Amino acid sequence: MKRKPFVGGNWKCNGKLSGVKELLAAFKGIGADPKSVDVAIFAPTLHIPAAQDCLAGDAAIQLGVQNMSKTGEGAFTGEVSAGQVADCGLKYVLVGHSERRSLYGETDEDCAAKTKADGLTVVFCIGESLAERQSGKTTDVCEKQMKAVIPVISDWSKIVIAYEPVWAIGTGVVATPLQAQDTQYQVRRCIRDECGAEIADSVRIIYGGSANEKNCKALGELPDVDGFLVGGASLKPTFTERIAPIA
Ligand code: G2H
Repeated sequence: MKRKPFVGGNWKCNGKLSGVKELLAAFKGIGADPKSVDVAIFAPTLHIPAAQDCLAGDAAIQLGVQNMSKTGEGAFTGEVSAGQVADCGLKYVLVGHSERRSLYGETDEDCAAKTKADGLTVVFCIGESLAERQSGKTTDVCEKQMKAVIPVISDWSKIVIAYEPVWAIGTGVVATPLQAQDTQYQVRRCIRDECGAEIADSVRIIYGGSANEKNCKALGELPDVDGFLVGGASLKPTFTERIAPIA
């Protein structure tokens, strides 16, 4: 089944304001048709207003945040709620990225609370560590992470799953097409078992972890790879020149 591709650029905590403007000036006008591909940039939160200015009038690239609060509004110093993100005109949020899980202690329960995000599309990240892959636990780990959020998802059209093997993140070691396809097939099978064929066949499952302009073609052709979540390689003009058009 043909699903509309999704390509996200996760800028993480990189860059200064001047760099954001330069890069988005290069990205603007890529001419991607939002009817045939969704392209989103997850900029540092402080840079979002500048990014919105740069992209004004260009519907081809949407913006999202890399994290948000698991609570609503209130006395939560330093947090930003889903409602506030949506109110500022943003469409997307990343939830469950392995850097949030490993560096900031986010649990499956935290991820489930954030996945309830009203008014936003959640790009929900899962993936196994190297030790887990080497001991044959990849499918179990991904299933556990999926089953933690499945019960809170009420609108699957607002969910994108990003399979990001931890050992591939920022390492330059990309999953082989066989590893990506096998794992993403299993993730879709898990969704089919839990939620039925209609949801499983329509939800987008994208790949992340050292994806770049050189390896995205082979990965993008796989039946269960519906696009990419790109880190380092989204900080270069080749992101929109050679990665987004492939998906
Ligand atoms: C994985 C990915 C983007 P990179 O974190 O989410 O980063 O492409 O640099 O491995």
